[in-house]
Amino acid sequence: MPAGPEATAESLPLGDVAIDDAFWNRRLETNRDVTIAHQYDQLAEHGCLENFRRVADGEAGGFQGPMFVDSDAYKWLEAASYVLARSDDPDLERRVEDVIDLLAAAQADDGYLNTYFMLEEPDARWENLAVMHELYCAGHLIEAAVAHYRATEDTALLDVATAFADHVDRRFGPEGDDGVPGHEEIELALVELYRVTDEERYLDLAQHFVDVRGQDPSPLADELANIDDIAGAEFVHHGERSADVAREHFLVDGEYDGSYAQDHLPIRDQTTVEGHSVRAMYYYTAATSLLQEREDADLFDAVQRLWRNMTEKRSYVTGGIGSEHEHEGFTEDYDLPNDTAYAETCAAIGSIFWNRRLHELTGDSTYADLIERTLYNGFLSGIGESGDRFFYVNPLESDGDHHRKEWFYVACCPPNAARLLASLGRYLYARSERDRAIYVNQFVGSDVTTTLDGDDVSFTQSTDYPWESETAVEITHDEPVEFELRVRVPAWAEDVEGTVDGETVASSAEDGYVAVDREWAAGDRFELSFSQPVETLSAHPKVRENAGRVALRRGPLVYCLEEADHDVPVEAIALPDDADVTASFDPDLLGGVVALDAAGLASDVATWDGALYRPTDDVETEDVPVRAVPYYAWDNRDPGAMTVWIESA
Ligand code: FUB
Ligand code: ZN
Repeated sequence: MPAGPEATAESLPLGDVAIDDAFWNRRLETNRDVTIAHQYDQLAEHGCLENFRRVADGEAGGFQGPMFVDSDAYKWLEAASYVLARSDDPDLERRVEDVIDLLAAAQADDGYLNTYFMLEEPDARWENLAVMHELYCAGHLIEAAVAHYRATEDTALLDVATAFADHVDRRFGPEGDDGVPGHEEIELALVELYRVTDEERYLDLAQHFVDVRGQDPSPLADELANIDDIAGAEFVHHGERSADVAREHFLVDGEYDGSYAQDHLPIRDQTTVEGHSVRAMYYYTAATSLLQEREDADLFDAVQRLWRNMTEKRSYVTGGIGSEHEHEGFTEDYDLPNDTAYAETCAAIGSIFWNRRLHELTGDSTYADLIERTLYNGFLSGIGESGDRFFYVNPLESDGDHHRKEWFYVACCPPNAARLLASLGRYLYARSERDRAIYVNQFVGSDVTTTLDGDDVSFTQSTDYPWESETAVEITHDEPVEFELRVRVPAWAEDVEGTVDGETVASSAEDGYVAVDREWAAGDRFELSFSQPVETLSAHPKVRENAGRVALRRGPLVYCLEEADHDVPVEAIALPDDADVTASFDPDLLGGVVALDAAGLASDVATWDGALYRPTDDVETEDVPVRAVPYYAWDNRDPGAMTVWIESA
């Protein structure tokens, strides 16, 4: 079993990877120049920063936003820190430092920091872990601090975070109170904190929080039993008493049901992904991070079992997860409605977090495949082309009413998207000192300067992915170094060929990689090519909504039909089985995309003439041109209907 530190590959640090890529440059620049500035303005406008200022100035009351709004500032700090890790930006640096100073000034002497409680209920800390998100916010503070420390080596934010982590440890650690975070997040953050501080007790605390969930009786059940009388009960969240919101989420037929927060069973006994999907992803990310540090066969089996359930039965073709609005989460196997899909942007991000750890743990390309699918589809759809509009919910079908917004009352998704984009470099490569191997997991143009077991390794990856399906890795380090270069071949790729300096070295992938073990010297060039034909995909027959429908995919991209490209309603369009679908790059469309074109059929709506039902033989169709565009790019033109799954004729 590949668990434990010995077997772990590690993603290359952000500082080792300089992205320079035709597809991603514009997005990363927009994230840096527009999104991060826009989000700061939103934090200021919606009172998030004002909450910290009021606490720092010793004021009381006046808290603004949802109970976990502190986490928006922390995620923003994390995103900004990743930007600073890769570029000099004195203005951003100053702004980051000002926010850090504000947090430090707001922090209580005992390390506690949460603006809701400090302003509104100072004597009721830690009473309501189910709903009030104190540990969740602490986790985001810790993640931000780790990112800032790694980027700058400055300890100002890390000092705030460790003081809070120590406080949490005193309260909930081995000698402390029972307590289960209602929303996972602190677990994965504590593992990262352990990694930068080497303090084993942070890892122990992460382990504790992972293990304590799902016990019977659950401390969360106790809180729910007293939910009207404990902290936060009267707090109005989304226009409702938070105690009532809690009951809706955690109770089924009036009884506590832990599945909303993955508290229904100990993780090692869980077999299906349940409940709120962001919570689930952060939890499984933490469990997998723990496995990278400590061997645990039962936990390893559990995360693999849960991953299979998610990917084989509970995921959208876009990589999106969570099909239901009320609990923002998973429902049942094959329940994947398109128009009412939730597929929260944060859940896609959480899945990417989890899959990165799974890849690091196992070296298995399958996880990098899923990162790719989610990144280019269910995640990227969450951010508009302009960089200041965001989807929270990512449906696969819309009647034209679903649009990105500049901010949300619950604004978890925008800064989450910003931190993932700003740290994209972490998702491209990994190294395994045990195997003396470098993994190229994603095809993104970049200059890499790293080390492998003390040897300097550097190379440049060049590619026009996702539009073209070739990539080249050219070695640039001075001294020759022996290692195995493992370049991922996506599961859908055909006609694979790997060459070194023009000589074929592989014509298929083994275990998802073309691997070349040799001494690599400056100027050596590895090239990978494969074909990425347009494919029509069908869904499992149990996905009722997709019966008789197909989705179009080319390479990593899932496509959709948008009203903007059609004179007939997109839901009336059918694609013949033998349709000849052509792919061509259009530089003027949606910032430059490969569009798919085909001859299709459409039910002639005008001929229905007031009828609701008709004999099928009487239904008249017309020939129509069909154009599909990448799903990630939808809703960037005139508002209109959209569908991923197309009627098959
Ligand atoms: O509860 C904190 C965040 O708000 C969750 O992760 C999102 O799903 C949203 O509910
Ligand atoms: Zn979100």
